[in-house]
Amino acid sequence: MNRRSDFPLLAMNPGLHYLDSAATSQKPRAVLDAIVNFYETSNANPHRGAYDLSVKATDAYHGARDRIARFFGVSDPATLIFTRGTTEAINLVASSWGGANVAEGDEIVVTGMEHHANFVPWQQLAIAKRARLRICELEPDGTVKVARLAELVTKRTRIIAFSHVSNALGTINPVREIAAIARGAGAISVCDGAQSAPHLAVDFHDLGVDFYAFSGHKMLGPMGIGGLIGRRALLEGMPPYQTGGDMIEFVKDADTTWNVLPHKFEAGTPNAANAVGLAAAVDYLAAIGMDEVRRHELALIESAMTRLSAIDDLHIYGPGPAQRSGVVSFTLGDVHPHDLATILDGAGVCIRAGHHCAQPLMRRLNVPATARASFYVYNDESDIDALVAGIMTAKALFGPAHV
Ligand code: C6P
Repeated sequence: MNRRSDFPLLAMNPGLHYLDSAATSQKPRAVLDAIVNFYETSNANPHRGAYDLSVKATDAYHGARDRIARFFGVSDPATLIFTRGTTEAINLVASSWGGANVAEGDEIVVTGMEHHANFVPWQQLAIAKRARLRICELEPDGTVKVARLAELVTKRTRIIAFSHVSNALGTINPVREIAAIARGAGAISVCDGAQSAPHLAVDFHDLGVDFYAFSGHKMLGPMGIGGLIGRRALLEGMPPYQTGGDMIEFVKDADTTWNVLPHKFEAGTPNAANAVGLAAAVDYLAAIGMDEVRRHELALIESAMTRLSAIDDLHIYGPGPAQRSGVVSFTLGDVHPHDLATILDGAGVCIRAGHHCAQPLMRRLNVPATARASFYVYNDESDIDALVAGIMTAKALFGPAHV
């Protein structure tokens, strides 16, 4: 089914082949309308006013939380904390839980495929606490072998942090098995869901992780809103991440007590309009059905991988389609991915080139950068046609010395 017409930017640019949804997705009309409608009908500062309009804004904000919680199978919406996105959600856990619970000599386990947002906060926590960061090396096909990860876990392990889906390889990780290893070791599991929330059916409780972080802008929602879902007992035991308005109970001259969840972790005026926009995005995805989203992307990824691997000197990184979400990372001979992306841009094809905020992974792949095409609900075979045609143009331009 062609959904392009639901997306104003794509509908207005018929020659545009947007293959960079892993960076940020396009937004359907329903999301844009929901944001405008909030500002036109309900705009006031939530939680602050006794007047009707503020109550309306408060209801819109919490109604959005309820809908997004339902999308992730979360039965207790107060355990979904709104953040600016995945980066802030992971920093919240590293700073709050990590600050209170990680001590000298403790260990934190991550994998070699992590985005900087799920690597640097743990690395810095380890440095600050004189703890040890242990990195699970990847298999040659860009997957995590659970047994190899388990070997890194000791009685000093406090945290296992890992992505559900790699942004640079597309690899889908065995979340439940990794969460079980963490549980068995008495460690917490932190799952970076930035690239799974948009593409796979996610049920927080079924995954079995302690924390799950996601970004709204990658799942058809607006920029600047995302969330952290956590287990209530853990969230209640954690100190606040930021302090200020709304997150307090009583402020005395000498000390302060904290508000209940989710407010304890939502200091300041909330991003209500974008929460409403994100709720419209999850409604849009739920109407398609996440199984259908996955089926659609799997068909595209199978086709893209078949067609790209038929091109001489083109090397694809990562596993086969069954273990991969809608991302294909590749290099073409010794053509720099930035040059390739520039040539593709000339043909209206948007891909990302670079280290994809995953420098530890690039070192492991032994490349400075890759080209990355990523797919979503509005893409179809014509986008792959344009990608392949653009790569053939680049091949002709750079000539046999390079490809
Ligand atoms: N990846 C990409 O092009 P924020 O910026 O907070 O919304 O998301 C950070 C983030 C965390 N984890 C993973 C796996 C991600 O893919 C991202 C964002 C984009 O791959 C921008 S670098």
